[in-house]
Amino acid sequence: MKRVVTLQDISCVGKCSLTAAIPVLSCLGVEASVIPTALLSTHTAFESFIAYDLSDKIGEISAQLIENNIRFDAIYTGYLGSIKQIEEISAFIDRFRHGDCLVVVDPAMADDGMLYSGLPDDFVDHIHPLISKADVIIPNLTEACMLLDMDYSEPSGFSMREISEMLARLSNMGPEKVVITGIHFDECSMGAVSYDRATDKVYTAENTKHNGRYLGTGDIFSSVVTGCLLEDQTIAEASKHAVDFVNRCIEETEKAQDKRWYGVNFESCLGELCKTGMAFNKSESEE
Ligand code: PXL
Repeated sequence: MKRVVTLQDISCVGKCSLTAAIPVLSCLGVEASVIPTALLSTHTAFESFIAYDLSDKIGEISAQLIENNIRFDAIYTGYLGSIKQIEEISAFIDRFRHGDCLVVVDPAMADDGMLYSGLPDDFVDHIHPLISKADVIIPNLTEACMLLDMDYSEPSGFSMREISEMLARLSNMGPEKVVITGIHFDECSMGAVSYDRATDKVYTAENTKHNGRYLGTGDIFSSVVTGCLLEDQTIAEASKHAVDFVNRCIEETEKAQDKRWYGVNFESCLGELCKTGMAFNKSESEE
């Protein structure tokens, strides 16, 4: 079984980052190890919250992991709450990366054209060195624009040609594979567009368009992509699984009587994800 270490925050209440990544990765048949980068009472979309930055613990924890000869098949980073955290995570990658280790960076810092609350305005400048270390990056459209220093208009404001150019430019920053999420294809369909430098091809993954903003879906998406890549899926296949799973989570959220504004009902869909994970393992054992 492959082992991934994911470096993200944990909220006591709030369905995002680690509380979403762990179940998703487990369902896909991947061992999920964690380095909690911050502890929050709730995620930052709640009216009030407290947050403890754990950046200064990452070095000490790493030393202990090395002492125990622990190796990872992948390092996957999510939402980052401070510039110090980016530096610590970069150092972690330098320490733990080896020939076969996949580095996945979700530069979770912004949405709807705006940086997440509490992040400094120059945050994007500091994230570039982390992007250049990644094999795979998974920005949403807002984050992709920020990384490329482009204006963000609206999700439907970009042609496929422009998106393809953006993917290639992001890949030129280092990552071999890039997925841009939150692309609106037409009135009824949305999803993600991915690029693989190895094939020099662009792939689209579409499903039903939902109106409204669903918190934590980016974290769920990146966790599905990471799990699928570790199960030897291509970036096109991984993105399609992620688009479909997020779509199912939103469908279940919309159906729910006790709809929770702060995250999607991914729990109702984990059974389906486990079936996807089991199918990967079945085809592996048949090989
Ligand atoms: O889903 C991204 C995310 C992760 N972690 C925390 C957040 C957010 C988005 O608001 O606040 C703490």
